[in-house]
Amino acid sequence: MELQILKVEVSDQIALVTINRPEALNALNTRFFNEMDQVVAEINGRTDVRVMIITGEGKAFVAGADIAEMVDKTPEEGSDFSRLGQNTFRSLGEMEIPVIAAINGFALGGGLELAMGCDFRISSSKSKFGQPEVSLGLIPGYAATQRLPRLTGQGDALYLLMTADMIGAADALRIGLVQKVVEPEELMETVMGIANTIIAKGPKAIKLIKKVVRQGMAEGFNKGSELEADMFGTLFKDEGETGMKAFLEKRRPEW
Ligand code: CO8
Repeated sequence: MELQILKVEVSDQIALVTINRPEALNALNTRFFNEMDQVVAEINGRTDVRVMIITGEGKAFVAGADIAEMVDKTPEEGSDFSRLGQNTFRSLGEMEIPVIAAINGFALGGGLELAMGCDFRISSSKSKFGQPEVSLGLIPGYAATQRLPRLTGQGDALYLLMTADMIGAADALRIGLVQKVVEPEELMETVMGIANTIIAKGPKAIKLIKKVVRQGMAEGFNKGSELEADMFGTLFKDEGETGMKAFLEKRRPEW
């Protein structure tokens, strides 16, 4: 499929995916999900990409699911549209490489759900965050009811979900929704810097961090700890040996 909504630029092991539908504040429609599924599959098939970054063109990261596409849906079609988005966002967590949200503006409804589907979030100081679904007589459909309380704790999640309050970046940082806030003009440089920091680390270790943390959060502490021990072992006589020897020999590791 020819990409119309997503712009993908790959350089220096980083894939920058820009949602480019600023006239609708990058609202998420069926075409977006189909394109994102294709981009994820393509990047999964490449060995030269070590980090993926998702950002939005214009004044929004994403201002939600496309209300114009949703308005006439039947209950069955509504559930199908919910599952379509849930599957796409789940596939970001299932990618082996880190996925970073570079939040350049409004992250509302499905937009905040997309950001939460990424591994972590870096925000411009001008961004606004919220789950406004109840203002439309809806509940979230792309797993905000599950991801938000896991990220912020139940009280802040229920507050945001029940009030539809739009909060600024400082509050988003305070409740753990984003990990860093920078001035708008510094956003992409900061995110690229973080991506390069990650790229300098052990490539297998980075993938295993993602796998063990995500699987442990989904399946519970004991299973996660078991998996950690198993995966920890796989790095010996491998990348771990390279990294530890380099440390002892006071030089940079070559992975
Ligand atoms: N869907 C469709 N179009 C949108 C959306 C959206 N979510 N958000 C903005 N747009 C469009 C506007 O209609 C407008 O189009 P036009 O120029 O043709 O009139 C254009 O983008 C620019 O928007 P505004 O003029 O409204 O820009 P403002 O700067 O005045 O306001 C806001 C910015 C505050 C972000 C405002 O646009 C807004 O409130 N948008 C809607 C936010 C919202 O409610 N989002 C949640 C949507 S519901 C959702 O995400 C549920 C997810 C789960 C779905 C599960 C599937 C069933």
